[in-house]
Amino acid sequence: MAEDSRVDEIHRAEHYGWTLERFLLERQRAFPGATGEFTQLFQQLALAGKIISSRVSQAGLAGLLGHTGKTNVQGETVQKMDVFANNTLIHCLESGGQVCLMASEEVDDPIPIPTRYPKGRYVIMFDPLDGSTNIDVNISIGTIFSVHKRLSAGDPGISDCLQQGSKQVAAGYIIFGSSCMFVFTSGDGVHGFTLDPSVGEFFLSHPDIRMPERGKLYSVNEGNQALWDPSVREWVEWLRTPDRANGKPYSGRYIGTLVADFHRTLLKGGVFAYPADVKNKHGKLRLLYEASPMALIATQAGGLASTGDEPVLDVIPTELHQRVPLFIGSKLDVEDAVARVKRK
Ligand code: AFP
Repeated sequence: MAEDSRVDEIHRAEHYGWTLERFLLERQRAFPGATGEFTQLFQQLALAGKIISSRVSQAGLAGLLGHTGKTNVQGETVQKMDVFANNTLIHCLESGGQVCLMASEEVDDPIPIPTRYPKGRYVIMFDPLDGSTNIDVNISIGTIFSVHKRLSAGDPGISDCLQQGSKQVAAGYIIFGSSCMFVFTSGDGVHGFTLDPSVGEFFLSHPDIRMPERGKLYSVNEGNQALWDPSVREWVEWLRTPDRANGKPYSGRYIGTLVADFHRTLLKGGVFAYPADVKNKHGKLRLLYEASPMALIATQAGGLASTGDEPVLDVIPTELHQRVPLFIGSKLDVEDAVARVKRK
């Protein structure tokens, strides 16, 4: 047996039957002072993920395809599934007592915890259903979340949300793809759990994910080419130009759901980019609940995430729904991008 597959097998056997809950409880035991609040928060997130997954898989039958006729704070069309996912997350998280404030892509202002529930020490921000435009065509979509510790001693407010990505205590996503996976980091590596729908549990399937140092894939919306800075065009052209020494040309892959494009990049390596352009002067992706959580996951897996000017995790947020340009993926591929794309 090849050494690699033997190691894989040992890994699998060692973690056989590890549910997300067991994994979190084992970690909790390693911190004698832990209150269990963090574990409970994740249990609520996992519950929301299972509910959304079940609805996503039946969306066409449950009358949940299509849009609501409304637009959100970003000026984007709100799909029925966006609303369902947003409400599910809010209902699962608001009553648990672990969270003091929430923020969502779908809601203009921070979402307070109703006074009838206790407030906890965490702030959570999420994109309830990333990739809305792919919902109706049965392409992978996902939920992204970012967790910070509460800063304020009194009533929590916007300043609790506007924290640098490097201060996140956890980040993750739930991808609703050919299988449903819960992928997260709490600062100790990146771990992936696959939902077994017949049991209703997430089982550890991808312990300690490492991103290849260099990949062979690039992922960018080339429809925006005419709007890019010439340095971005030249970088993409460079990726496409054959050069054996650099493993080029790279192959193109673009789904249009950040969760799905990032998940592939995490497992296979390469680079995903949503650069700034003439139309989207600050990029398109949202810092607090898209770029930052993915940046924490990427760096924990050995990759990198940059705005082109600075590490995403260093950006000091000024607005809840702030956008940033994003170059994320394998370390060497992101370094190439940053070296080639013109700084502001
Ligand atoms: P929605 O969640 O509003 O569909 O946005 C998806 C997204 O923010 C992100 O998931 C994609 O990477 C990106 O937009 C795709 O944008 P383009 O359609 O402009 O390529």
